[in-house]
Amino acid sequence: MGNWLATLRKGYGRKLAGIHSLNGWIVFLLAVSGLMLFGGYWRGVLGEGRVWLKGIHIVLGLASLLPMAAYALLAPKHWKQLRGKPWQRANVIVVLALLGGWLLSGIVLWLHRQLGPGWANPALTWHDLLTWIGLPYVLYHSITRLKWLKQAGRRTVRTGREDGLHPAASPEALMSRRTFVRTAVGAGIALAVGPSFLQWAGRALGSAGGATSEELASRDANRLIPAPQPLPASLPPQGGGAKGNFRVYTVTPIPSFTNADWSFTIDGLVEKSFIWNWEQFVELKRTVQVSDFHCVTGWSVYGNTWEGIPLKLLLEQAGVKAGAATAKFYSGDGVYTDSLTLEQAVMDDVMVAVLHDGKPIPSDLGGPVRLIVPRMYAYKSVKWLNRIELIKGDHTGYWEERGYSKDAWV
Ligand SMILES: Nc1nc2c(c(=O)[nH]1)N[C@H]1C(S)=C(S)[C@@H](COP(=O)(O)O)O[C@H]1N2
Ligand SMILES: [Mo]
Repeated sequence: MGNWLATLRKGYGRKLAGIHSLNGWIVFLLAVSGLMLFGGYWRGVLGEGRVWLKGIHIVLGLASLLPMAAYALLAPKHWKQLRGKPWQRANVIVVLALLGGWLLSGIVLWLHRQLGPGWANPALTWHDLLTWIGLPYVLYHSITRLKWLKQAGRRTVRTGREDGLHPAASPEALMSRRTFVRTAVGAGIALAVGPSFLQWAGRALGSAGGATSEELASRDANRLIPAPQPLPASLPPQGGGAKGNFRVYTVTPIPSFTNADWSFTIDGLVEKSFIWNWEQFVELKRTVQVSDFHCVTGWSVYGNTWEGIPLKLLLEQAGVKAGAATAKFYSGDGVYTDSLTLEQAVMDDVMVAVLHDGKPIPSDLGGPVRLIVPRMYAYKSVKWLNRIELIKGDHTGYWEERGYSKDAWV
């Protein structure tokens, strides 16, 4: 019985090296695909490719079980060989913890539709956190392992004073080439990854809308006058304001508007079509709702106070004609669209929103006007909404054309 195990453990060193390099490549590919999925820049560039990339990332993630399982068989022997090498043992533990954490949180994210936002949100936070800790660690580990760095002991860097006026540096002041390169590589990685990490950490750990929502408001590029005045139910925002932070998603550069170039249209199969300018649009009667906002990639913002016009009332005002089946939504970015069936469009909480937590929606978050469909994933919540068209058939939205499910119910 134990025979095959013994056979397996025979070529132990070579097998370990094989597992190590297989694992290295998988982690490398996971890192590249993962960073591309995370980066806002790639959303617009990849389009449909993003859905493929996500599939590849998931398959690679599951494939990482292979080297881990293989390693599990060699682990006892490896562990023994590392006796007296506490740093190498610590390294093994750190790497296994990283891989395990990534894998578990990744599986939860993969199954998020079955598990729901309650699981997906913490899983995404862990997945990100492990990435910000693990990636620099793995990078450092891989770079300092490169063969040419292993020509250790060559003392080529002198940190002592050698100007003749001062005594020659003591031996301790000499840095080995290896230590020097390690320090330099570590510092380089810290510089490269540090800012993104701090930004992420600030957002992940920061309170509610806090600094971030102020930040977004302060770089609001829209210039629309007059500012919409919040109802008492909206300011102060209910429950103290939203919990969590939006990730700014866009497939185009962020558009911005002035009174001169903004209008809002409702047309198509309606009794009476409208084109409002901003001054008219801010006069429309608004209501307030509190709702959660869920992105299909695993993050949520809870308890948003949205103020705007219920879509149902806009449709009533325009009068939907008999043949209409779908409300199609256009973004002022000129690219993004999505739709709801008429039945979905008249749900009470579907809102053409103008204020968030008592403040005008900033341009980054889709202001001056965005759609809110609380019971569906947020790709339905078209940003920079400026036209609603009632149409006969159905319409496949931007992300739905690129692989997202037409069933967007949370
Ligand atoms: N015009 C436009 N609307 C959009 C998107 C977009 O890229 N462009 N992304 C959608 C997706 S997938 C999400 S999760 C939310 C994100 O909203 P936020 O950028 O305000 O966080 O907007 C949705 N509406
Ligand atoms: Mo999303």
